[in-house]
Amino acid sequence: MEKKCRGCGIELQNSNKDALGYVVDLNMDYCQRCFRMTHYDAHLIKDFIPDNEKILDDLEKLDGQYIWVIDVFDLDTSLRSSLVSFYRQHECTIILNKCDLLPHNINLDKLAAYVLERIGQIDVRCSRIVTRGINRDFRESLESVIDIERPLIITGVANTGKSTVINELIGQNILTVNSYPATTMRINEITSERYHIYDSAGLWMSESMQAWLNVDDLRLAVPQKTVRPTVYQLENGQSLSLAGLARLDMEFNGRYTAVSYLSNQLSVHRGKKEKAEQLWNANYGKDDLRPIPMDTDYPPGFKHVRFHHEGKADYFICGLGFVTVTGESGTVDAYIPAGVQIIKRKAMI
Ligand SMILES: Nc1nc2c(ncn2[C@@H]2O[C@H](COP(=O)(O)OP(=O)(O)OP(=O)(O)O)[C@@H](O)[C@H]2O)c(=O)[nH]1
Ligand SMILES: [Mg+2]
Repeated sequence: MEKKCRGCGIELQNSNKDALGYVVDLNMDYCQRCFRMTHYDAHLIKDFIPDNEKILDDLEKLDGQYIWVIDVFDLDTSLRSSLVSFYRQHECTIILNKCDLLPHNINLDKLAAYVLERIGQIDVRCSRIVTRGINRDFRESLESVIDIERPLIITGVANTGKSTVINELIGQNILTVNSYPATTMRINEITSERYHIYDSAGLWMSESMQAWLNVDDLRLAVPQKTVRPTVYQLENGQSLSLAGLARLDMEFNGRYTAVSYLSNQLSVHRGKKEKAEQLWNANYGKDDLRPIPMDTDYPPGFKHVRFHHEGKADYFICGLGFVTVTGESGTVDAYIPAGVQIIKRKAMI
């Protein structure tokens, strides 16, 4: 049997140092890529793009109980993935991960109820949900809803924290973890005294902003710590530029509020709606209007999406964050990279 890397599950080889799975010596346990990620936090951009269909085929063949790890901050990216159709057919338990990214006064029960309502609307078969990131009793909560005698099959979109969760469960940092998506490359079987677990490669979401950022910008744009929401009290036509990644131009009758939930390292520029286009044409990629998506010029690489707004709703940008807008009635004109998705959803917070 071929030997596999303990960190990411790839088959090890010592014949081509530029190919995945390379080790100098086949007695080593970790491939060169995992070694670099762990010790130098290095990542080669898009050196591996997961094949979503193959991942789902491989998962289907395993025997055990399915666990779906969802990054709560990036919830709707998971809800747009092909795991939705997978979990219409298979029962799963959800781990709602990265709850620590949301403001700490958040009510976890309400958050879980919100997610259950959303997944109920898309017919996903899940009745058990466990939050992780704030509560210290994560392991206990998980064990109260699973059968630890059966293998756990850990699944999810790339970068949602699957390998991190497993390292916590087994109490050792065996699996490779990294802030860039597509770290785990194959099904990776781990056994400890207490658990039998399969880690898996995360599904690649090309409509996520994370797929459009270089490694350095990704570290800025993907929050690692609790996000500090910024509240804007607005009137008439105003525009919010979310770095050089997205822009929301808003026009309301009377006063309205926008609250941005983004990585603390990204700047948000507030300005007049009528000056926004001129600002972007002159300053895209400079000062507050950076970082920008890879290989994307403004305006040709961007699309315009118009929403009619009433009451309270989130404008969620896959892989980036969301802006909660509250106002009687108005329009929100979004400008985002053509390949990235923006969704209007019921407000999460
Ligand atoms: N703030 C926060 N960050 C987390 C949490 N769990 C994981 N992370 C971070 O999320 C990033 C991705 O974690 P991984 O465990 O590599 O995610 P993964 O789902 O295994 O990723 P792939 O193997 O690429 O699919 C890393 O930077 C982790 O440190 C969490 O609960 N809170
Ligand atoms: Mg992983």
